[in-house]
This record gives sequence, structure tokens and C-alpha cells, in this order.
Amino acid sequence: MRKCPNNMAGDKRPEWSDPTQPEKFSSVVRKGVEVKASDTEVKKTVRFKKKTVSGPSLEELYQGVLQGDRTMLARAITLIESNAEHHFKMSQELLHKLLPYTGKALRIGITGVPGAGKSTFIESFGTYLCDLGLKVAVLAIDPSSSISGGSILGDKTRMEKLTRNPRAFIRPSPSEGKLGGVHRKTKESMLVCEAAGFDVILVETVGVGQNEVIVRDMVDFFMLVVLTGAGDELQGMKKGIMELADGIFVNKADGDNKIFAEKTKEEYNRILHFLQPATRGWQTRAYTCSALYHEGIDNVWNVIKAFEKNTKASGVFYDRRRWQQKQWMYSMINDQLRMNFYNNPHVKELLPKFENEIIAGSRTVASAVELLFKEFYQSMNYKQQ
Ligand SMILES: Nc1nc2c(ncn2[C@@H]2O[C@H](COP(=O)(O)OP(=O)(O)OP(=O)(O)O)[C@@H](O)[C@H]2O)c(=O)[nH]1
Ligand SMILES: [Mg+2]
Repeated sequence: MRKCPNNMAGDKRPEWSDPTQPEKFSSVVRKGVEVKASDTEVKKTVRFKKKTVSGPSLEELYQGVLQGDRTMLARAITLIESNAEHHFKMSQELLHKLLPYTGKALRIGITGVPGAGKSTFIESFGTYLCDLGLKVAVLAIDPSSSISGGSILGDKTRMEKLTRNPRAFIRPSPSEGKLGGVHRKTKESMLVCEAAGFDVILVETVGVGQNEVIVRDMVDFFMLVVLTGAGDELQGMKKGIMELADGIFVNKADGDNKIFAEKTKEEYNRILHFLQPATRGWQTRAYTCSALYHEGIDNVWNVIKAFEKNTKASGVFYDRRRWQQKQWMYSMINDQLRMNFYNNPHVKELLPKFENEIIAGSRTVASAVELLFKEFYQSMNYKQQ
């Protein structure tokens, strides 16, 4: 019979084995192992450690942006667009460091009704500028994703060539949200692009709502892309928006439409003659172009360059930029006020309750507002003590 190995000492033959013929059985009953309570304790091992992806440091962002690193530029803009308080602080520090490198780009705002051809125009105009050796950044203030739905998606396909151009950088819009901040976010994104070395910044917005005014307040040249239309339509067009523009471009001046585009241009010029110009010393005029067929695009640039030369010589260019700094401050104050108010825990708690009461007709709007502010101010006083 083979001898059991050491560690099997204590093993027994099974009861049913024949003790007279032990060599016929190889089965054994192994002795159990005594286990202490402490051995059964499950060791705490963290199996799925949550990965914390730490973003680039302030210094990395600063250096990256100055070197024109696109990834860092995109990260810096993401930081600016974030609504988190610690991101806000970091983005402000970054801006403070970058500010000396800003201000050299030409800032151009582009607006027009949905379908006017803004995106196609930016593709054509942006590519034209890149071919001239300039670096072009495109930013968008775009509420249309909620109005016409998914126009950013459309833009990606309409700006395909520009998206692939190494001299261009395209960034879709920050979302509006209740706390606002679109003005600040776009303005600051623009400054970061300037620090990254972009020569021309194009800010696109759909011509609805308040956005034209916001863009007008942050650009040097503001252009309106329009379509051909009958005289009556032009008369009915909001005078306000025409008075914001430094140039009106009748797009889609191609094929059979060309002749109508020329007529529309004349019509616009007639109306513009009676309007207050947007920029002192500069007569806003209408022109035709075809974004799709790249016609008249060089003329757009000539108009803008002439505008720059004219307004820089008269000082209007610099006056406007100084005034815009002031506007930026007020816009930030408004953001801050809104953010403080809506993020206040007392306000947050009361708002939905008051909303329901107002809808049910059991509370007046005035009393809700009065109480909300009372709570807000009281909690502010409490904080200050
Ligand atoms: N014939 C012609 N079609 C054009 C021209 N420019 C744009 N289009 C067409 O007009 C349509 C709308 O163009 P977009 O560039 O998307 O217009 P948009 O103003 O950006 O529109 P939203 O993003 O919805 O506000 C597209 O089908 C374009 O191909 C042009 O110069 N000529
Ligand atoms: Mg578009």
C-alpha cells in the first residue's frame, strides 16, 4: 500500500472499504480543517474604484492655450461653459492670466433667420479666410436647437470642409439654461480663442429673440444674412435688427434668383438710407452673395476690412471695445445676481411651492415675489453676520 503524503496524515479509509483488501481502494476520507472565526472574515477589497478623471491644471491650460493646442483650447472653453462654482473660479483665473494676450482678433457677428444660409456662408467665408493664411474660430449662440431642432447637427455637415481645416476651430453653442450666462460664456470663449492665436472670430446666432443684441455687444462688425423678398416684406422687417447691422448680405444670389437678389439689395439700400447707422461714421449698405457658389465672398471681406480701417482711423472701433468691456461687466453682474438668487436654498425650496400656488390661483405673483426676496435678503443678512 502506498503511504499517504504528509499533508494527508489523518486521512481515513471510507467505512465501506474492505479492511481486508486495502490495496483495492484508493479513496480516502479526508480530515476536515478547523477554521477560526478570524479566518472567515472577508477582507475589504475595493473592487471597482471610481476613477476620478482630473482635468488639466490651470498652468497646463494656460500654456496649452497660448501654444494654440486645440485640445487645451476646447478644455478651457468647457471650463468656461461649466456652471459649477469651482469651475467658474478656475476659468476666471485662467482668463485673468490670458487677458494680456487677447484683443488682437477681428470679431464678426453673423445673424439671420433660420435657413438664410449662415452656416453655408461661414463654411465658404471661413475657408476663404483660411486660404488667405488667417486662423478662424467659429462660435455659435444657437437657441435654434430648441426652436427648429438640431441645427448644430446640420451645421456639422454644412461646415464639413471648415471643420477639417487645420486653421479653423468650430465650437457649438453653450446651452442657455435658467441661469443664463450665454453672453459671458461666449465672450470669454472668444477671448480664449484670441489668446490661442486666432485672427478672426465668427460668432453665429439665429436671428430670433435677444441674441442679436448679445452678439452685437461683443463683436466689431455685425452682419445680417438675408434672403430675397418682396418690398413689402422688407418694410415689415424689424427695423431694430437692421439698425444693429454694419452690413446686410442678400444670400443665394445665384441662378434664377440672382436678379431678385439684386432687386432686394436695392430695396434694402433704400430703407437703410433712412435708418440710424449701427456704427458712427459708417454707412451700412446691402450687398449680394452666394455662399453656396462662393460668389461675392471676397467682397464681404473687403467690406469688413474697409470697416476696420475706417473705424480704427476714427477711433470708433476702440470706443466700441471699451464700451463693450463695460457691458460685459454688467452682464456678469446680472449673471451673478441670478445665480445667487436661484441657487439660494430658501428660494429653491419655496419656488416650486409658490409656482403651484400661483397656478392654482391661491397666491398672487406679487406676493410670491415679495416673499421670495424677503427670504433671500434675510438669508443674505444671516450669512454676513
Ligand atoms: N442656392 C443657394 N442655396 C444656399 C445658399 N446658401 C445656403 N443655401 C442653402 O440654404 C439652406 C440653409 O442653409 P444653412 O446654411 O443651413 O442656413 P442657416 O442660416 O445656417 O440655417 P439655421 O442654422 O437653421 O439657422 C441649405 O440647404 C443650403 O444649402 C446659397 O448661396 N445659394
Ligand atoms: Mg446654421
